[in-house]
Amino acid sequence: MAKEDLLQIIDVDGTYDSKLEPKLPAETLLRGYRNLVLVRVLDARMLSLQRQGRIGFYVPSEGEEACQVGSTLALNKEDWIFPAYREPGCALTRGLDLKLMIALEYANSLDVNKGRQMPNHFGWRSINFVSASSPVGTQIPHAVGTAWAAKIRGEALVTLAYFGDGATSGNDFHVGMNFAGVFKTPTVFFCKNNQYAISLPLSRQTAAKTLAQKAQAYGFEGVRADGNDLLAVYAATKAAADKARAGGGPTLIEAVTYRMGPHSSSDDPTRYRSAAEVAGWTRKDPLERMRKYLELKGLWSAEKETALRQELDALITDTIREVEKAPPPAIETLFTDVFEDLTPVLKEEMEAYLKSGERRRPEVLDKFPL
Ligand SMILES: Cc1ncc(C[n+]2csc(CCOP(=O)(O)OP(=O)(O)O)c2C)c(N)n1
Repeated sequence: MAKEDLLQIIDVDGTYDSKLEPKLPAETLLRGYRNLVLVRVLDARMLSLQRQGRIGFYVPSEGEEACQVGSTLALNKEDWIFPAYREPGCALTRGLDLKLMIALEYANSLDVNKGRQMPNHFGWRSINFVSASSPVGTQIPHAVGTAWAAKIRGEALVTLAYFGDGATSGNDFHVGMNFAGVFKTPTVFFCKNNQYAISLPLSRQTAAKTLAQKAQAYGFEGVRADGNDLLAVYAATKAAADKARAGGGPTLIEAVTYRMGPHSSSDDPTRYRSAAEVAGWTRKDPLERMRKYLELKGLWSAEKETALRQELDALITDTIREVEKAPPPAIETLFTDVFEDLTPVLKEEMEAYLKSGERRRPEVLDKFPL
């Protein structure tokens, strides 16, 4: 079912190409689907919490779930992920605790970053998941550098950088791609082409026919996969990671997808794209497609779907409740975390601040408990 130059394994009706289908165990397929749904349900809840004033900001990824889950499933534990800010499905697939993820949105004392990180900018050392980059594309050279270090050390690991179509116009993309090509670093460049960089459409981003073809100029392979097809994303990423691990150098993957929702909770996409355009992509929904595929394989049913939705809804509600109970981070850490020993000036400032008794906790949390 490879259409023109686009790798597709599952079609919109769930039928699939058994010749291209990666033979994944049922347990992996079901875990993949569960994570797709988890990201979707979490997204909706987080956006609504933002609208209620319980959290400040959120970056949704509706429509891009298969890009995240399919690619992360194809990596090994020791591989390093360098995400942008729209990769919750990768962190969850890697095993990031949901509570820690939600606590980051609340920036309270359960948040390991103590409220000093942007929302959605997860990072966790134990799962080799680097803190997300907010400046567009800076994670690309970081991933290449880490891959180069691994190559020099003789470690058989791969690094994967996620970025959007907008990032391909930035200098970090050029720097990273060029270096990776010259030094044959074990890097997978995973471009989620979601058609927009905030309000800028792809047609204004590049005059190139595809983003994948940009790899040619750097001397390595670029491939295109249907980003709404979990199996196509998995297969493309697995092939690129296997090649990199075997010393074959980097690959650029262009995963063709669509951002169904706003760029962030501060964006209104109706100002720059039509309802008809969005409706056209709704047909290609990555969750629907995977669900129909699993049904055809005899692995899924309407009852299982209802049970899963209920389970995830309850899990998220319970986690939010628990996170909301936590107080703000200890205010003195603003001062004590700066240097190993508190300087006299910081000590004076801290004492004055503590005397003022100021503690911030959104009023809405106590006025309207969940
Ligand atoms: C260097 C830099 N320039 C501009 C911005 C503002 N900005 C934030 S997200 C974004 C669009 C990025 O689009 P893309 O790379 O396609 O990723 P997407 O958000 O679609 O996933 C821009 C311009 C930024 N964060 N960093």
